[in-house]
Amino acid sequence: MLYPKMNSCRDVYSLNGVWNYAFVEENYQPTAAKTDCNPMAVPASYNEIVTDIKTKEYSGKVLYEREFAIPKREDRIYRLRIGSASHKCEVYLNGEKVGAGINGFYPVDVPLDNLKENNRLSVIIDNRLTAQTFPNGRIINGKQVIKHDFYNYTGIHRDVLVYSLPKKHIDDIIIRTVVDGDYSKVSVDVQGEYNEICFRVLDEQGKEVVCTKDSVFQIPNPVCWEVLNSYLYTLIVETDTDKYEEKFGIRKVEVKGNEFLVNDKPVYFKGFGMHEDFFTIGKGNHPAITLRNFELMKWINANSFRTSHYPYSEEWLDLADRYGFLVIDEAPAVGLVLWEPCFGENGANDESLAIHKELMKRLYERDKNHPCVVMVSVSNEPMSTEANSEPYFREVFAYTRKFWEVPVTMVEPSLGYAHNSYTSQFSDVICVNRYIGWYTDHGDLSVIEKELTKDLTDFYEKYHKPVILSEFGADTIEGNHTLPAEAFSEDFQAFYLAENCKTLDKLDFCIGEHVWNFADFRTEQNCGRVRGNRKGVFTKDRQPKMAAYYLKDRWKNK
Ligand code: BDP
Repeated sequence: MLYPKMNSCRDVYSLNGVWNYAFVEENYQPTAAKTDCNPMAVPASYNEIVTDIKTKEYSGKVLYEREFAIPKREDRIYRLRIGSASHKCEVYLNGEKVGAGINGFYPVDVPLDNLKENNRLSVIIDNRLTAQTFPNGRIINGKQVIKHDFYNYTGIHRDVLVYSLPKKHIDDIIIRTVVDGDYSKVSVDVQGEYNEICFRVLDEQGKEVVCTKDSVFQIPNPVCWEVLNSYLYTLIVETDTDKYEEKFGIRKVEVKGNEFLVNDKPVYFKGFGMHEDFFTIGKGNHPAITLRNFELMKWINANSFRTSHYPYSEEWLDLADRYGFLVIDEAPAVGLVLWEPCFGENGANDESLAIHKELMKRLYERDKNHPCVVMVSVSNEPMSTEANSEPYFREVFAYTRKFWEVPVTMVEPSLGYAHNSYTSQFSDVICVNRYIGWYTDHGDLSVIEKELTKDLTDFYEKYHKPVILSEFGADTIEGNHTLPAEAFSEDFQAFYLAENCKTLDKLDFCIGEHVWNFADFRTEQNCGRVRGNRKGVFTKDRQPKMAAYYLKDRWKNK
């Protein structure tokens, strides 16, 4: 799947802006334009824009609608791409169904065969989460119950683009690189229709280094894409009728013994679990916010992040490619609990498994050409202590490995241990979440070293795989200081992180630390949350808490 890009053979029109929206009944059909609508911004989450609490927390179906007209050419075909609409959606052009989206964190890309001079686009979103959606949820007595700790934002969250293609066009490009010393081989797999094809590669200075008709070629004196020192080539594929440009990096990723190697050099993951979340736009994508996140990660000397707990917009990966950040690309499989047969319709079942597999494939289709993606996570904190999680994840991992060539992991729940996890056996790197001294022994820093050492060592001794502490953190209300350090103060957060990091320094099988979380983020209203999850090292408006200076100093030389 290729991102819509404009060039001499392809047009792209943005449909972002102010749309109409309305809550609609279960069987609503957009046969005519809906008149009793309110305005709504796209991309954005409506929950952050409305002021009535019932409207904000509505669950059910919501219609987004707008009209548009574009200059239409007979020698082109037209498609629509919605970067994401949360969660499921149906798409209609002039009242006729043209496609559907199965998940709120993936693009919906559908044909627009019957474009007229003036058109009406209707997107019906369903934001309800069930045992078979990703993320997982339950509807109990008509009320949405969610199983994960972030807000169930609803809306069209990423760009809406109409794009044109030549009738005979390139459908997909898969770029594979092999690097070994001075030798580098690139193979390009082009899907689509063409009679003639040519591949050109430009280096970062724009100098042409390859021009060939052969889809397998070498790059002379290759410069590798390195951690925090990226180098991106541009591949230009031209056919007799079409053209597409894609950036790529040459890099090799491998787990060997206790090490994670990028271009044969061991790396230590320093960074965060994050969220797409900001004031007013909610989960709506905005390049300025994303860029600010990246500047802060650079400032704090991080080198990596996990797209906890769902795939982020493509702009994140484009920027990570450019900044040289390592990304653990995570599927939206969060809060997976209770496997069939014991839990009936409340459990993950064959339908969940089929969707989960489909989502792993679609993640590959979207993100495969990004050098920053060095590992894929199939799930965050599923109930891996249940026996039925074993056959389920055996299949998810095996299927994922059919596409992805990078290591595959699954993030262990904070109360899952080496002795009772049915699924750690499948991971190439064991990612473990731990909140010792926070959710257990709350406020006690003295227990961290002993317990963390034991938990992580147990995993290592059982599986002999490298370990990443993929979440650890403490809620912190900015401006609060206490002596001695007590929970929720900035002092406590800084000491809490330091105590965990100090422990990791003694464990040579540990290859990384991802603090939870990069910034404060919205959750459902909950008596355990003071206006959201406050474990951010940065506040929601991206200002540093005291712990940020500790991490900046630690990560400078780590
Ligand atoms: C972890 C979850 C994460 C939560 C975090 C927390 O993976 O999504 O936000 O706990 O409670 O277990 O802060």
